[in-house]
Amino acid sequence: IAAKTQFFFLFFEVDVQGRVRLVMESALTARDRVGVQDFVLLENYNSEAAFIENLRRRFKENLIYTYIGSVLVSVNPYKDLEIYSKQQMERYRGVSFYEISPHIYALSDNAYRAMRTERKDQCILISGESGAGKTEASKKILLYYAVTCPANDHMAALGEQLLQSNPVLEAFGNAKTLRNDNSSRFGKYMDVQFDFRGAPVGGHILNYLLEKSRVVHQNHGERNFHIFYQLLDGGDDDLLHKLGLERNPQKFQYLVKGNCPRVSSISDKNNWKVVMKALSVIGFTEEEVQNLLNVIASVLHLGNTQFGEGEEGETFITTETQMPNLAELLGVDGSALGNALTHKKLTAKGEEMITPLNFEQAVSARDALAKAVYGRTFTWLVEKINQSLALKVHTMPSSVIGLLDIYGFEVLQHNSFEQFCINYCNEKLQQLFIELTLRSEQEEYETEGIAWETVQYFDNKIICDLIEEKHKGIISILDEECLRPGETCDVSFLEKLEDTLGGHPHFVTHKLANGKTRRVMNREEFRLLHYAGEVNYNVNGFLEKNNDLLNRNLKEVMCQSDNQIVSQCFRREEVMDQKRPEMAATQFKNSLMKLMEILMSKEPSYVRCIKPNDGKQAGKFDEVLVRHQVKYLGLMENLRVRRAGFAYRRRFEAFLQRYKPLCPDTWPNWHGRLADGVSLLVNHLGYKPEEYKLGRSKIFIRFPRTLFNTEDALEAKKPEIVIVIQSAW
Ligand code: AD9
Ligand code: MG
Repeated sequence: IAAKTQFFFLFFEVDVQGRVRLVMESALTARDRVGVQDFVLLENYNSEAAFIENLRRRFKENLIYTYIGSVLVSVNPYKDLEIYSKQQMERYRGVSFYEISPHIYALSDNAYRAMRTERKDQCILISGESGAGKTEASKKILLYYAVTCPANDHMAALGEQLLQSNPVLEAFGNAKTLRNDNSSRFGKYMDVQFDFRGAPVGGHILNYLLEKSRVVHQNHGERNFHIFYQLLDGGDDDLLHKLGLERNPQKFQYLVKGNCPRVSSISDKNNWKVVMKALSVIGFTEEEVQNLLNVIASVLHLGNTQFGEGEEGETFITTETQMPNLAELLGVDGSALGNALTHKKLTAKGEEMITPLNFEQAVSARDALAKAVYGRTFTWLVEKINQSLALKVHTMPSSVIGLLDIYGFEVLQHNSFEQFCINYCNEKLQQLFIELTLRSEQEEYETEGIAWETVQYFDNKIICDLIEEKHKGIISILDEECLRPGETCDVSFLEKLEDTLGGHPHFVTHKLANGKTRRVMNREEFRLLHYAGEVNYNVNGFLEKNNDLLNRNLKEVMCQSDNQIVSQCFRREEVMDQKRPEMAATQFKNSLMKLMEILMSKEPSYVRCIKPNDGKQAGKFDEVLVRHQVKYLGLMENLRVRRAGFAYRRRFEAFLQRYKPLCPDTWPNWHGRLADGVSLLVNHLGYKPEEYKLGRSKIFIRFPRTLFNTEDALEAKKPEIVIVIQSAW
């Protein structure tokens, strides 16, 4: 039986006579082999090379988790490890954070206990780039709560419903990308509500900016959202016949763009079954499921709706035969839909005018409708899940743990509006991280009555301001350009950016300050120097995506739908309301502001996920790639802040418990004041005053060396301890 503790391995051997013997592996050899389990114990904590070497050693030993104080760093193993079983969950229940090896369960348990004992709402923020393991981490946390928390008598099924929301949302909101076969294309914040006994009694999900453009276009090697392929592969013949669908995904224009109908790591057929079962566990009625599938099928038929151009430039639908099917699935009138796809309605001076669309306009109206139908259905789905997870009358929530799994920083070959929003979101989260880690660190020193030493760090507020500031920020300029009457286009937006922001230290375009041209930059791009690195954004499509408009007559047709989902997604009031809704980037900005408020009101825990290689391969540790992530996740800064002054801190009782054998006054038991016991112990060990400080409830040790020496002393004492333990047996 082996038990890994923080500083040495304990092996319990049972000999032939049934006697248990304790064997300890040397602290030093264990350290050399598996590295340190908390980066604050690194001798050379300023060295990035030492940091990465520690990560690498642990990764090679399948030890994917390491702490920086209370922050959990996780490296994606790209293989199933036997560390998530129910027995493992039991090991971490109620055990102090540092007692056993780092784990996502330890962090989950710690947050849960803090919520219970301190009655303070918690949140767990998971960050890292695409494919680093955020969604998997969030699922492990949820599983931990569903399995280990007591159940509320009235809400026994809630744990299962919480878990089942994942496959549903992943089917509709995740897709295969070049970076991740199961990439989340939406941001998700989920609150799990607990009653006073610590049983989960409710849940609530907030979703952020689904990447709707994927519905109509996918890059080479990527796919549309999983649900389309699941339906085609898993749906039975009758169902597909009813929906007018062929089984082959290559027959659908919205599915062929990436030329990647199958993915070896994904079984669409099995996932289909999982999703259908999950919908029923969550409480969707048969009718709702049917309506949902009608909508999904209608999107595929919309993609196959083709247009022709008449002699006078008018546009007509060439795929008339499939229109009745499409209209039926959407629950609308076929000829009204056909008309709305090829004409637009304008209101000028109180009069309505119908004008024909040209070919490009019709294509773009069709795509806009597909994106709107899919995007709104996704929001409907989240709302529906929320209704079933909502608190019931007889349950009273006591406190909450929030889980944030949001898209990671993205740098693609071609970065567009979506990457701009995703990376802006990451800037905001980084800002929150800096503020909260520094703040809590400072608070700890204050409560313990220990002088605080300031640490320099890069404050990314300047970049957040560049993006979000009123009137002067990129989002404001984008909105203005969308609203400005007259000829506006993506390039005029770029010019406006140059006029307003040229010279900003984090903004670059092809224009140099002296009026010359920066040759290496494309004329349609602007570059932002993000905290995580440089990204060039191509302005093509920014205005259209920010406007996110749908022709009014299409909305009118949709709000008359007798498909319950469609009619709930397209409200009559929206058509009547002449006020322009907020633009997409502003909506996103506002929802992020609200999210920041939610998170600020809670006690945060952090999981920082790292992707070890770009090939989704097990066992491969690409140092260059990892170094880049360590840099932009700000892990070195995090470590420096944590180490500011003191490498290590521990509560008096825990410190005494471990090291009491080293001092005759404290061994085998100390009955006096804890602080006095610790004081006697460290004096006996010869700690110099500059090496440590005693706070109100914790000892702070300045250098790892001091601690390692103490560990070595403990190891030297090993034979005596073993004798004592043996005699106790
Ligand atoms: V994205 O920003 O949504 O594109 P994530 O969410 O960070 O990304 P995800 O959790 O989806 O990444 O992980 C990617 C893949 O890595 C998973 O599908 C698993 O195959 C693999 N993975 C991640 N974490 C683990 C783990 N703890 N154990 C085993 C893992 N495999
Ligand atoms: Mg994800």
